[in-house]
Amino acid sequence: MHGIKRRASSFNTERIDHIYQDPHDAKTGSDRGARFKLHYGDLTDTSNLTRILNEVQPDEVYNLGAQSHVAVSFESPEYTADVDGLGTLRLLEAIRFLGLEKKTRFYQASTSELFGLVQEIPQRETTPFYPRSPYACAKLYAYWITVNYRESYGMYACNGILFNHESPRRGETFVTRKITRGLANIAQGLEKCLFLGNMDSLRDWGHAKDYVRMQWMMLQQETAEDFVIATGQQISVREFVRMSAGEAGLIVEFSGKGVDEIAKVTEIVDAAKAPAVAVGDVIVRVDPRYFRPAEVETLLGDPAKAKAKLGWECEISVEEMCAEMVACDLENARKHALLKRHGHNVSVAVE
Ligand code: GDR
Repeated sequence: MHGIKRRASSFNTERIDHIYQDPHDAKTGSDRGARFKLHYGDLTDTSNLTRILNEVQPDEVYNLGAQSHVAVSFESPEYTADVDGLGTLRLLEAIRFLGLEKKTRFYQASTSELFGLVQEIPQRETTPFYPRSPYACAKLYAYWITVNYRESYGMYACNGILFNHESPRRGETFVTRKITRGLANIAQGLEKCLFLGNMDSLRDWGHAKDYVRMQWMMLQQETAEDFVIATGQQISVREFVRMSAGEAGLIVEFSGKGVDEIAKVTEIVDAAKAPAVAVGDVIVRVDPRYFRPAEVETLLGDPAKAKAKLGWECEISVEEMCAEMVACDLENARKHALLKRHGHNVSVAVE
């Protein structure tokens, strides 16, 4: 297995370190056939991608690389278009240029953000797209160029139109992780209040484990096709806050509207999980700086095609996923709180 990582002056492989094998390690290292290799690369660098693909001659390519934060895409639209849109073209073109189009199967990480201002509920493979951000516009190009290379050159290239998928490894600035981490930090006394944007937003949240299995399944078929991957259930950001607070031992009540909305603690169910919180504490507030210039208010996927054609079933519920995320973040918060109690300087990054 080969991966591509961007050069940064700090380590940036934390989320894959558990599968990385140190080539110096006598048991798993290169002499004993380490099976995972990382190459420096970048989706903006054509010659680099072409060289790596030529060296590796892959059977399968999963293009999961992107500037993937929707709100950030409004700040860096051109970079997002370059990486997410043209980056996909660069990979497809490198495969074709190297004459690998009959060997290398290509998976494109397409997204429910393509549906944007939804034209149909629930959204399926045939639902018209209506992107609502520079991110979604870039992904729209990537979707169609993948279809185009399939139709033009007979490549096995397909789009997984994935709805939001989460896990304890989710980046800290996406809303689910921001909530589970923020509430865990509050429970352990590392933060006082969590600031969020649009609490009414509805999403169809699934577990990344289920969705990654499906990505692999999509590349094992006779013919390449595009699939929607979703749970078929949606909840609001507010509901996810309530669920996460429950997992952190707290019952909260919401009041106020829009920018004045707050979540206040009305009961402590498990004081061991949340020793730093008192009844009456306001632990969530709205900060309009997290509102987006154009919002995707509601997303709900229909995974019927994936179920019928591939036998794919979503095995992990949003409740189970939330419980797992809060448990992990509580453990992290406990470690940080312990260090703090022993006089160490613990700073908790928030954005
Ligand atoms: P999304 O995920 O934009 O759906 O894209 P995100 O978690 O960022 O937002 C989900 C919804 O929550 C609302 N929201 C907030 N979002 C963030 N990030 N921070 C906040 O404080 C906040 N408050 C409310 C948002 O407005 C939005 O409606 C994710 C990304 O992983 C994409 O790359 C991927 O393509 C899609 O999921 C499927």
